[in-house]
Amino acid sequence: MAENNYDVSSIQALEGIEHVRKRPGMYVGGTDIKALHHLVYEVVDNAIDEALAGFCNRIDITIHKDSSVSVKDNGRGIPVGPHPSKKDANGKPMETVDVVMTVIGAGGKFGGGGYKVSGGLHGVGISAVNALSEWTTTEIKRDGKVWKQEYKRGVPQGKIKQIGKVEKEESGTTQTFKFDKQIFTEDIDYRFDTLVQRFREMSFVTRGITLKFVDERADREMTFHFEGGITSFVRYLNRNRENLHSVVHVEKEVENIGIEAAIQYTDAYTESVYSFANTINTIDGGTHLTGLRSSLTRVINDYARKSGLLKDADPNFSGDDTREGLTAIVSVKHPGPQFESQTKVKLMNPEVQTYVTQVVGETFMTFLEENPQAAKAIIAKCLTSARARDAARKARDLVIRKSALESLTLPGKLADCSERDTSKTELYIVEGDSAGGSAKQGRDRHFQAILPLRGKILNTERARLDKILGNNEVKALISALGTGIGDNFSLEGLRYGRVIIMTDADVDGSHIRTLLLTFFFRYMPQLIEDGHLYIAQPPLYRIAYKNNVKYVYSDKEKDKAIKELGEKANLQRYKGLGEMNPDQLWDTTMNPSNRTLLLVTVDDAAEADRTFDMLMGDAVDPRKKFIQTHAKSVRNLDI
Ligand code: 0RA
Repeated sequence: MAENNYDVSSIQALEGIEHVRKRPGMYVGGTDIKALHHLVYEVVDNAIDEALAGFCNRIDITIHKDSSVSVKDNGRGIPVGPHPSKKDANGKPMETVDVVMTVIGAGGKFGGGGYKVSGGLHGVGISAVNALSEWTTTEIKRDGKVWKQEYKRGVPQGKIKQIGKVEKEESGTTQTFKFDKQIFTEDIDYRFDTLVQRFREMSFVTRGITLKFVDERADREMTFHFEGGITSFVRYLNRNRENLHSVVHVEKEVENIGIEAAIQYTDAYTESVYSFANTINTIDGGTHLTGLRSSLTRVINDYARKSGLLKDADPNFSGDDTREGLTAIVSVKHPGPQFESQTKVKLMNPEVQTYVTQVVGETFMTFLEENPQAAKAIIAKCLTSARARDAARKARDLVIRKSALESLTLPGKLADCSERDTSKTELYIVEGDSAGGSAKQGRDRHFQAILPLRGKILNTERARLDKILGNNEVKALISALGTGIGDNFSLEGLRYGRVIIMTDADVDGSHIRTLLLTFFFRYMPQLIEDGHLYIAQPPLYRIAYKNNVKYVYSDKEKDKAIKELGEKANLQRYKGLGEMNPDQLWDTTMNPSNRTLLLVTVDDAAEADRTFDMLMGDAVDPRKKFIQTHAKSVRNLDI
């Protein structure tokens, strides 16, 4: 039978749509807020593809009042007319727009050409978004005509129609979709800040693009356009730092892979390096990042030797030495990117490392040779870092030896408990004297000890960990624990079975928590491995109505509790631990029968360690981002 020879794409499309709706997790990672944002990224990625191919320089993204989203681009417009290969149930060619919008995996373009933001994390195609939307409309301007097609839950509503005319030169595509509440059943909606962050990054790494984002729900809008691309990105990151030279920029295509990097050294102690693959921020780095870092270290060493700035007797600079004060972006555009996994955003293509090393190495060597003043400044900076690292190592060893001795006496500010059996004892490390006071009064002194730490250790902006080690507060902590540190560490001396970090739920609290986690990770990793380290979770709100009092730990819980207790309920927001009286602190955060403690894993601590330098630096954005991301990764553990 003749029909059997046809590629009956429209039937496949229907089956595909059904599959997406049955298993959204396979296409957009679930049905939570992250998946919801994924829908927007997917549609914007299609427009970015047009920009990367050189046909589009403007994208307008609008969240409407009903939470439908429009993404308008001035690209070529999806072609109108019969598709060259896909056929419908009667063997007639399918309409191209219907192929793009309904055939799962059909993607935007036929044939190669341009970069696709596909593979790994994204690239499930706009058809998946269409399938997960209550309705979608696609409007196309092309060849002087305006066309419109509509879909309901992924299914085309009739045939594409011409609805008007435009100037011949004007072209583009506007996608509008409303996410389907039958699929996204949780009470969720788009978050402006999350989307803004993503759009800002996309505009930095897509040079020439103007990206306007309007949120009609709240009457907010932002427009991004960075003439200098990632060079602007580097300038933006270094806006409050003293730079040692102008931004070094390179852009090159090798074997169909676009490679772009921007590099600038400053007088800072921290490193701010970000990597992107097909405009996606690869927060876990990967081969592009490794390539960038290793080539800089190699080139700096080579140049320093050649120019005699590094003498024969001097050792090579280490990677750490060449990273201090480095701000850089590496962005690759790859036709077939491989990511480590769906969630871990790390680029794995091995060839990328080779190409990035080559391209960056060449450019940076030329820059050093042509700018001896800049080269001198960079190498002087590396020398300082190397010397500081060496001195710090010696100082640290000394502190470690000294604190082993000092740990024989308990610190004065420790309010110890009476119990000696470590399977029962707990040490609360509390931020600030006033919270420490409440904790001391509220605790069960039989098994709970309190050590208040003054927030001051934080204020040493850009403090190095070795300095922190010499700090009196930290010395008190080491003594109280009784384990010694570094090579002298022994769990046998541990005086408390549970060590609990209790900090405010604000930026400073998060800061001090990271600092403590980093400290434990580097100097007492066994304490974490053996499961002794915890984070306390104070409530965010107290909600009271008549005799009924509730403490809640998130905004969502708060809304629920208000519904239960009635709108007249009295709402108190706790900005810090100090606002709670001793009884409240005991009830909500310290009483083992009510409280929630989070067990710290080595992964958490390693993450904090990586974040440490960033938090101690002065770039506000990554810091903010850290706080948001970290808050999500917290797992609950009831004790
Ligand atoms: C198929 C083919 C071509 C462009 C597109 C699709 C296209 C898709 C989307 C989705 C959002 N915006 C878009 N812009 C274009 C190539 C058309 C040609 O060769 O003229």
